[in-house]
Amino acid sequence: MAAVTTPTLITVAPTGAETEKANAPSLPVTLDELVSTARACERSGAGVIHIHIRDSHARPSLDPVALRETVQAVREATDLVIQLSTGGAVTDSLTSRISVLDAEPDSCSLTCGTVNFGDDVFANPWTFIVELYRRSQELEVVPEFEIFDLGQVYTLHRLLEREGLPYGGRIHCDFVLGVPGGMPGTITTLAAAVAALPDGATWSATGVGRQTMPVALAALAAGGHLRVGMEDTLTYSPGRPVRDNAELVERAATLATLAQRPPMSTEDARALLNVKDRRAGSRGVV
Ligand code: KMH
Ligand code: ZN
Repeated sequence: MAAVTTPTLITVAPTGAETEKANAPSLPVTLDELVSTARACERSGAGVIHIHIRDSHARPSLDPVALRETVQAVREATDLVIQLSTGGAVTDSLTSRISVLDAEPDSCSLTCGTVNFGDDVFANPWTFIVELYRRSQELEVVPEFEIFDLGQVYTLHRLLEREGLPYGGRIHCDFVLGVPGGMPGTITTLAAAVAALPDGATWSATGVGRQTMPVALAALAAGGHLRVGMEDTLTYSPGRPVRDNAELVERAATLATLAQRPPMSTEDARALLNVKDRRAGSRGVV
């Protein structure tokens, strides 16, 4: 377990694939909205941005050209670690989800198993996990292992045993708790998942909806990092919609500071995850 004095990595997941713009007007769905969100969240203490993009009708998209433009625009505007979602929407094909890596992000999400997702199924068969992982190694993209259920931690062990370490050599996981069909946002569940991690792994956690606060507080107490954002949370407090993503990052930064684990800088986030430096003028080495 990380020392409880470790600075906190804050990841913002600003958009997701599930919420409709009509139901959350501050959801960033255009490139301009995403870039200004990224800037505001960086100022508020975020170190990583987990990106899903939308098309011109605000529908979830994995369009390769738009993904590349998005990565370039956020990279020019901020120093955030750019993580593209390979989870996409439940309707996306496995092939299009692997092609996301061609947009040259710093990092990508990599979900370690299939999970019921509300009324849908979020499909992540073993052969897909392996193919995506090998492609991330080949393209020098650092995966963040998304864990929606306890068994997925054991799939991660199996993956590492068979395929070796990820690009960059660090094992970083994100626990997503509270998805209907996945593990619940309770302290006992989080503790069991953390206890099952591979040695030396770092982790963040996010609780969906009403599980946001208990999971954030538990993660800080246990030495974990935080993921926040409108992908996971649309209500700041009961009955009060979130103003925007920066408000959730500000709250996370406040909690982390109160816990005497203030937000990590973007440079420290880059070092923690050991991402390849793809910014203009960099030497491009890890
Ligand atoms: N939209 C969910 C089906 C990820 O980004 O990797 C999957 C998801 C996970 O959001
Ligand atoms: Zn996502």
